[in-house]
Amino acid sequence: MSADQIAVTLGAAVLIAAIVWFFWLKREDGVPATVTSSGYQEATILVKGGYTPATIRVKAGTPVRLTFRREETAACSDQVVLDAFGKHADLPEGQLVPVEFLPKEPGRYPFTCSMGMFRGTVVVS
Ligand SMILES: [Cu+2]
Repeated sequence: MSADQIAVTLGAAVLIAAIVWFFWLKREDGVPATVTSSGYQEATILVKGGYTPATIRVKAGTPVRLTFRREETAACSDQVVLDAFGKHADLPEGQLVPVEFLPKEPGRYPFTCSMGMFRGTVVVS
């Protein structure tokens, strides 16, 4: 192959990788939090047989407010624990419970019910 052909082939490979990442892999990484006028990155999470959405994307350095809404009576989910941020909260059924924290370092941080059966992830970038 000539240098031109190699360049075109590499370019095509990079483009395909980018398309796969954008439309497929990226989607697995959850729902972006919305920056509101309060200055917080906000997301609402439904607690019912698990967390929906279970993965929230946020940016480091901006405070986050996750609002949990529990719509079930199973004792399993009556508390949510964000160990990495030193936060936990009781989740009375039907109430909106905000949990606020400041993500400082990029990474993947789990949140769970108090028994660790329900699992979610905060992806900080
Ligand atoms: Cu549980």
